[in-house]
Amino acid sequence: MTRQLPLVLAALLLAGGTACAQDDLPFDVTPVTAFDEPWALTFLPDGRMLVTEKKGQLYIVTQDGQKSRPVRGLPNVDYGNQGGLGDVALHPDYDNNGIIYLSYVEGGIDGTRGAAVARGVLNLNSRGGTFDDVEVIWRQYPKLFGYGHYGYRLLFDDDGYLWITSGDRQKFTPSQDMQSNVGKIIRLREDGSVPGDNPFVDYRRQDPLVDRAGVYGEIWSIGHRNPLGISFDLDGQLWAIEMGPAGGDELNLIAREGNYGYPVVSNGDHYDGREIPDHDTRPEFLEPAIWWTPAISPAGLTLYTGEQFGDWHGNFLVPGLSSRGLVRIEVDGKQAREVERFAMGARIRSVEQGPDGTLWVLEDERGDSEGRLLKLTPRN
Ligand SMILES: [Ca+2]
Ligand SMILES: [Ca+2]
Repeated sequence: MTRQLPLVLAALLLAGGTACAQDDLPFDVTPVTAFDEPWALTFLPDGRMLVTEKKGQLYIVTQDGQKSRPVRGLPNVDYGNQGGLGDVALHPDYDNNGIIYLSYVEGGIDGTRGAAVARGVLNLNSRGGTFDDVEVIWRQYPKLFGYGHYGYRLLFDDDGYLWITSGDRQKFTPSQDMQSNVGKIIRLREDGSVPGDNPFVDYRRQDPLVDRAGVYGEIWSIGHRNPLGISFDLDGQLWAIEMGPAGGDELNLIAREGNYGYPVVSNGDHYDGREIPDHDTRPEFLEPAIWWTPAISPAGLTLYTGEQFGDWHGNFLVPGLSSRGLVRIEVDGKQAREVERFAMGARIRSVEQGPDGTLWVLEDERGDSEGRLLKLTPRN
């Protein structure tokens, strides 16, 4: 009991001293702890969580909200605006090798920067842990000015391949440029090497001069804007969700060698009002399964496979920034539709499933205060 008392007090403080029953939600929301600009969350096999903060910290967090000291040995991150430290993922054989992957913004020369992915061994200790034997296995090319649209979500599939979303860095044209891996979805082996069966590998073999930048082989699909979520569905199909410009957020079924049209087409338009032709004007580009105007600002894509929220088994959950909530999506073959939206009262950065099927949500911010970690449990 004595160990729990501070947690109860902390929870009351985090909740602003009020009970957080939101009667219109089909779940209870329990504030667990809070972070400074949290970005990503993933579960360790022991039930604890790894949580990243954009400014460059990684914490190990228990389900009752106890935070470790920041993990030591992380790469220097170039923090600013939309970027800094991003996603965290476990190696498929983490149980045996302790390897984790971090995405982050790496500074270049003369003020340029770009997303990078490093892997290293997470050595846990009583205070937290250290990130050792670090190697950078992927970089956005080229490095560019500005602080936006890194993408850099990480996903491992059941065959052990690493998928990386690479945002367009707010530069538009690289998304269609095969001399750049910006505005693409990337598929690599766990060590960062290029799988021999990636779609564009043979183009390089035919004529090395075609691939001056040496990035063709990494690329799986092109024409993306700012994909912040990527997930397989229960049938093993790959989906990615991306922020559109003014309107036109997209959920796309990802096809090998697919071209998703940006910046040539978008169901949204430029922020300054200039039109971008809609998808239906250019049928050679793959159309989104769902698009949203007004935008929901999708920040992730999570497949729910648990039983606690039994009706949601096999659905996608989408944390939203401008939607300030969660969107639930049903997938039916190659079709998908939004079925429900939950107002959470804050920009939502991340949602992940816990080992027991509960849901864990990171707020992006809450006014001037930190972003809370929330636990969602079904209401009885
Ligand atoms: Ca598109
Ligand atoms: Ca348009």
